[in-house]
Amino acid sequence: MSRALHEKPAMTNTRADFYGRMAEQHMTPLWEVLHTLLATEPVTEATPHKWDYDACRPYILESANVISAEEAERRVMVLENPTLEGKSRISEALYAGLQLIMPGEVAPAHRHSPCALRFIVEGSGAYTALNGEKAYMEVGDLILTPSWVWHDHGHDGDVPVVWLDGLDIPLVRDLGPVFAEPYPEAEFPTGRPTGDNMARYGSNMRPFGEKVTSENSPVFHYPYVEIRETIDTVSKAQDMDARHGYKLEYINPHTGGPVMPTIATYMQKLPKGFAGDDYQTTAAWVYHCVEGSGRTSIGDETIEWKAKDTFVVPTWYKHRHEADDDAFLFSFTDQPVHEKLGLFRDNM
Ligand code: 1HN
Repeated sequence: MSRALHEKPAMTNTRADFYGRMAEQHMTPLWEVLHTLLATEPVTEATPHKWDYDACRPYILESANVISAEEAERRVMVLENPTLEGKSRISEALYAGLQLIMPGEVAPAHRHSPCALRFIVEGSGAYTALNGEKAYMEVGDLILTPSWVWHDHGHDGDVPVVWLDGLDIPLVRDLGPVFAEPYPEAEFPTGRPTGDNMARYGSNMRPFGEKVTSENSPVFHYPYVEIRETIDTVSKAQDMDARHGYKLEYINPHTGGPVMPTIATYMQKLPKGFAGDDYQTTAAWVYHCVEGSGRTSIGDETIEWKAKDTFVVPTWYKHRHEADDDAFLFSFTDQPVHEKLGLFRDNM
C-alpha cells in the first residue's frame, strides 16, 4: 500500500503567519505539501472503469442527429475517467474517445503534434486518409495518425462507423508543446493509392536508401485479418504467458519498437478458461475487447467485459484477466514514455 513519505507538520500561529507573508512573493512551504507529492508507491487520481458498448452505443448514434462530423470537426464522445472529470482524459496521460462517422460525411483534414490511433469498433466503408492516402476501415483494424501528419476521415459506405480514438494529448498538454493546424483548402489533395503504404512498409521490405527520421511507424494500417491470423498461429504453440496469454506488440518495422514514441499497442488472445496472474506496471492501460468475454480484476474490483467494451487500468493497479471463451483484447499504453524516461517498473 502506498503511504506518504512525510507527515504534514502541525500548524501553529507563527507558521500560519509566516506562510501568509511569504505567499506575497509567490512562495509556499514544501513541507506543507510534500505528503501529496511523494509517496512510497505511485498514487493515481484515475479510477479503473469500463465503458459498456451496449450502454454507450445509443448516445453515439444519437450524436448524428445533434451535430454533423464536419461541424464538430471530430464527432467524438470522450471517455472521461470518472475521477478526472472535465479533463478529457481516460488516464493521467492518455485520452480516449468513441468517434462516429455516417455515410457520406467528412471530417476535415488537420494535423497536430499529439499522436493518435484509431481502433475500429463497428461498421465498414469509412476511411482515414493520411497525406491523402485512404486506409479503409474494418472492425478490429488499427490505424495510426502520428504527430504532425495530415489526416481526414470520410465514408463511402452505407452503415455508421464507430472507432475508438487513443491519443497522448493529456501528456503533450501537460508538457506544453500542443500545436495544431487545419488544412487551408476545403479538400486535401488525393495522395498515393490505397495499399501503397502497406506495400512500401508493411511487407517486411522498405524502399531502398530511405532514412529513418522519426520514431513513428511508417506503416499506418494494421488490418485485423492479419493480426488475428498471426495471433491464432502463435497460440497453437504451448508457450502462453501466465499473465498475458498470447500477447503480441504491433511494431514499428524501422525500430522493432512501439508504433509511436509515446504509445505502444498490443493484441492478446486469452484462451477459453484462461485465469491469469496479477500484472502491475507504472504505465496506464486502455483495453478494448474485440471478441469473446471475460473479466479483469483491477485492485479490489472486477470488471466484466465482452466484445466492443473498453476499460482502463490506471497506473500501478494490479490486474489479472479471465476469459470465458477465446477472447481477443486490444490495448494501448503510455509505457514507452515511462521506459524512455527511465521510470518504467512492473512486477514481471
Ligand atoms: C483528433 O484529431 C481526432 O483526427 C480524434 O480523428 C480525436 C481528440 C483530441 C484532439 C484531436 C481525429 C481527437 C483529435
